[in-house]
Amino acid sequence: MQKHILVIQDISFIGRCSLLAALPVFNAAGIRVTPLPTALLSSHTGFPQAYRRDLTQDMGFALEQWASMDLCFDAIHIGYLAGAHQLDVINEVLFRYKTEECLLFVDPVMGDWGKAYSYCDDALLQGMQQLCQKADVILPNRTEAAMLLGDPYHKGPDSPKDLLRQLKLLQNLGSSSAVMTGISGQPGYIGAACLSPGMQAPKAFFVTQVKGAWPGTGDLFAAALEAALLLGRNLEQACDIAVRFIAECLKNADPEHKTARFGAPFEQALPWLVDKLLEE
Ligand code: PXL
Repeated sequence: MQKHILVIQDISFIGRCSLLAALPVFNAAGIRVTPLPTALLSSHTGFPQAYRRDLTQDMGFALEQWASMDLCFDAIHIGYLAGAHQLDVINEVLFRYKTEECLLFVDPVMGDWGKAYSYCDDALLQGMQQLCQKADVILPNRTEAAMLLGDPYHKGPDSPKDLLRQLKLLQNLGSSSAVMTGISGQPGYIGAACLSPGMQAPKAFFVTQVKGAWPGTGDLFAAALEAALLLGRNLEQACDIAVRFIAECLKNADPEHKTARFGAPFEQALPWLVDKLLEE
């Protein structure tokens, strides 16, 4: 049976993040996607002065129409929300569609590089903490992990002891599995670490770091990992594939990384991902 995921995040027209990253990854993996956009932005917020349209009301109208349809999802992904005021509509989605068989992925998009995004206030942080409690897998980056845990942010590298402590605390928020992105084992390397109930210790995966801040790589990573899980991989295998997928996306990137804020050139790495996902 073809898998079906509901993806709740914004559409940023410029910058290859959120739905513009998630849709092609799931499509290439043969997974059906139903998007529920939270906002329209002329570009992601890494560009100055983005035009932004909040879609909270439209989300509600869409849900009203969906009520008469026989919809069910194998997974739900929650990413960028326009603010804490969207939590009611998100909770309505979960009430209707988050069944026992449906996996909930929460990527608590709130900040990066040690800083909260300007739109992220305490109410959104609390809302994200509550969503994490209900999740099967959470995927914060290092900044978001520190925000969720109320920890100070420290510039890497992360020792195995730090990782175990943080991932255990993240799991204690209530999700069954936690994946932390943007970690570094040693200078020059970057990757992600995961911990699930079946694992004694976290497992970390690293690749050579490419210079520059590449917005959207968190969304590409999440989509690749979720696609791998939906296609039957375990969390470690999915994390490994997703880390290598990002390296593959950046293989074709501008070596001077001047174009980084336009997002990673992931399009040319999709065949690599499909090959990996189809491997036995
Ligand atoms: O990639 C995360 C993200 C998603 N959506 C919007 C963003 C960002 C990161 O900056 O600005 C609108």
